[in-house]
Amino acid sequence: MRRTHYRALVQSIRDKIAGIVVLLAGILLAASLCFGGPANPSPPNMFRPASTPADAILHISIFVLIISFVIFAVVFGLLVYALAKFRRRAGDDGREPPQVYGSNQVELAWTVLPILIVLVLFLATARVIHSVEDARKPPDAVEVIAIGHQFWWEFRYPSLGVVTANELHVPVSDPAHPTPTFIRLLSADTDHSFWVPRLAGKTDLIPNRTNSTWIDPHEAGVYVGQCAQYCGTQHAKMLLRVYVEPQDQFNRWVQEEAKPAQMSDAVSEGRGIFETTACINCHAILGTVANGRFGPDLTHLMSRETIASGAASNTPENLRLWIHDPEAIKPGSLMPAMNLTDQDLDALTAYLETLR
Ligand code: HEC
Ligand SMILES: [Cu+2]
Repeated sequence: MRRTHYRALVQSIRDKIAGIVVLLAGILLAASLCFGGPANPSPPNMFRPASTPADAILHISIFVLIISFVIFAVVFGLLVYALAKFRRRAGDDGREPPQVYGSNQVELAWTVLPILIVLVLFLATARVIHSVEDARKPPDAVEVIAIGHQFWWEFRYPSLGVVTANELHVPVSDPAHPTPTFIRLLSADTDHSFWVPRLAGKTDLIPNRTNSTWIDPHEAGVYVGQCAQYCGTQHAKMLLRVYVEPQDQFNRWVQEEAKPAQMSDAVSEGRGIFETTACINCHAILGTVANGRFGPDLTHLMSRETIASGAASNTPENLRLWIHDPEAIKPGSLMPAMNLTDQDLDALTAYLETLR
C-alpha cells in the first residue's frame, strides 16, 4: 500500500519536471526566434560585453552575485543544519529547549558583518559608476547627439554634418588607440532610454535635460538595442541598431551620408509628389525643399537596412506598405496614412528607392 503511494509520488514529480523542461525549452525557442535570425545578428546579451562600460557592468554584477551566493549558501546551510539537528525525535520529552538571550558576541557579529558587506558592495559599485560616468573624452572621440522620439531615434553627428535615424554607425575602438563614441541624449517628447546591452548600460533620455553615455566597441558587427523606458503605444517597436565598422569603412559611410540627396530625372514624378504633399512637413531630404524634423531624415534612406526603427526590413514592398498604411507595420505610429492613389504610391516608392 505504502509502496504504490510512493511510486505515484515519484511519477508525479517526474511529470512535473518534464513539464518544467518542456516549458523552459519553449521559452528558449521563443527567445531565439525573437533575437536570432538574420535581422538580429548579435543578440542583446549583457553577458557578452564588447565595450568598456558593458565590461565594467558585467564584472560588478558577477562580484555582487558571488557575494550574494555566499550569503545565501551560509544562511541556507545554517537553516538546514538547524532543521536537521533539532528536529523532533522519538522519545522527545516535549519540553521547551533552553532559551538564550542577549549574547553580545552574536548580536555584534550579525550587525557588523552585514555593515561590512554593504560597505564593500557600495564602494565597489561607486568605483564602477565613477569609471563609467566620469570617463575622460579623448580628442579622437566621435560625437553623436541621440534624440528620442515617439517611436524612433534621431542620430546627429554635429561635427561631421550627418543626420540619420535608428541605425547608429560608429568606428571600432582599438584599445591601443581608442576612438570611443560619446553620445549626448535628448528627448523630443517623453522619457526614453538608450540601451544596447553588449555596449553599455541604460541611460534615459529626458525632456529638457541632457544626459550622456559612451561606448568603445572592440569588435566590428551589428549590435541591437531597444528603448528601455515605456514611452507610449509603440515603445516595443522602438528598436535601435549600432553598426560598428573599421575606421576606413566608417569614414566612407560618413562621406556618403554628408552628401545631399541624389537627384535623378527618372523619378521626377515621385519627387514631385513628395515635395507637394505633407511629407515635407515631417521629413527632411537634403538638397530639396523638404526640411521637416518630426520624422526621420530621408536623405539617405536606402543606406538603412530597416525602416520604422527596426520594425521592418527596408525592402521596396515594405516601403510601399509603410507609406500606404504605417499602422500595418507599426500600429500607433505617429506617421499618418496619406491616402495616395496606387499610381502615386508606386512613383513615390520609386523615388525613395533612389535615396542611396
Ligand atoms: C505628420 C508627420 C508625417 C508625415 C506627414 C509623413 N511622415 Fe513619414 N514618418 C513620420 C514619423 C513620425 C516616422 C517615424 C515612425 C516610426 O518609426 O515610429 C515616419 C517614418 C517614415 C519613413 C521610415 C523612415 C525610417 O528610416 O524609418 C518613411 C520612408 C516615411 N516616413 C515616408 C513618408 C512619406 C513618403 C510621406 C508622405 C507621403 C510621409 N512619410 C509623411 C512622420 C510623418
Ligand atoms: Cu521610447
